Amino acid sequence: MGTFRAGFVAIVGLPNVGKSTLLNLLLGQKIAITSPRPQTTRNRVIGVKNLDAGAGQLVLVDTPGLHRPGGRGRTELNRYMVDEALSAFGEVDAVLVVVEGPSADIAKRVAKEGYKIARDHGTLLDALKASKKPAVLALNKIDLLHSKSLLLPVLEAWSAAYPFQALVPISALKSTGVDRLLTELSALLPEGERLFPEEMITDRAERWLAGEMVREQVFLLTREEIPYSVAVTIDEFNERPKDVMIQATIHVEKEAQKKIVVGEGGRMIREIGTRARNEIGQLLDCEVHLKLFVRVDPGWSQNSRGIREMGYE
Ligand SMILES: Nc1nc2c(ncn2[C@@H]2O[C@H](COP(=O)(O)OP(=O)(O)OP(=O)(O)O)[C@@H](O)[C@H]2O)c(=O)[nH]1
Ligand SMILES: [Mg+2]
Repeated sequence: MGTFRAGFVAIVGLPNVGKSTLLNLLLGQKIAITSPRPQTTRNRVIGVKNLDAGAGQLVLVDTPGLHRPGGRGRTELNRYMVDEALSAFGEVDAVLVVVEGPSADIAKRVAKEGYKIARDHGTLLDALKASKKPAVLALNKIDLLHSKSLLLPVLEAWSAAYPFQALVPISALKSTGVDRLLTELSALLPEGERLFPEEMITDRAERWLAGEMVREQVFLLTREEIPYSVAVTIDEFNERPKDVMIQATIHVEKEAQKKIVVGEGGRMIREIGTRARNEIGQLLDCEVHLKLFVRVDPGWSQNSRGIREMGYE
């Protein structure tokens, strides 16, 4: 038998780079919600990955995307999210930094002038350097990369920025590069026993995951500021022998937002409910009854009492 390694790995990066998509892919099960909008993830979420052939256990910690919490229009919720991500650095054995390649519109310029790491990464790099943790870089979304010749300048820039143990091009969407990523990450973990039971997949209760599935549909189906003004609380989660009965409240900040979330003749809220019910059904593998309410809680995201009431503490 080889060495058994086990430890915590924080998945960090800017918003929308694909951290939660990658977590779900590595686990082979969806526990973290994802969307094309930045700032989808708000809390840390643990996913337990048991390696094949009993080689080890990776406890992956998904985190909110690192953004400047002090920017225009930023709220107490933004501060909470960034704190949640930054505090993960201190609590793990290794860090997985997820970044994206240059977008198509600047690819030509990069090919000519070389690649510079965007300034938005300042907070991330500062936290990483301060942590001194062993780290692996995943260059995600290579399926979108304009040209293979861009890989080298991007990887070179990142290896100059931090002594990464490995830099791995991946696609979390197309499932490329992930085996190597797991090998590189597990090499950074200490020898030791399993940290969580083998059958455990996440630290989050089904009740919480159900609320996230509702929030995900709001992120996917509504626009502009609405996703950022929404929180979901679970009022009732009743597991019965053959099904589960869930009652949830979607909190918004303004009357006008409530109108949109409910939709004409209740069309939007029904759509959110149908889709979320399917997702929760897959997760719990049973029949789900889901009842949704929409409530206005003016400015809940702006103050610490408001966010605490929505479960962000
Ligand atoms: N083309 C492509 N899209 C991807 C890939 N990985 C993730 N995405 C998409 O990128 C978007 C953001 O993905 P998320 O997993 O929610 O990103 P995140 O880093 O968790 O975002 P935050 O939680 O907001 O910090 C979604 O639309 C994903 O489908 C990839 O490898 N290729
Ligand atoms: Mg996420």
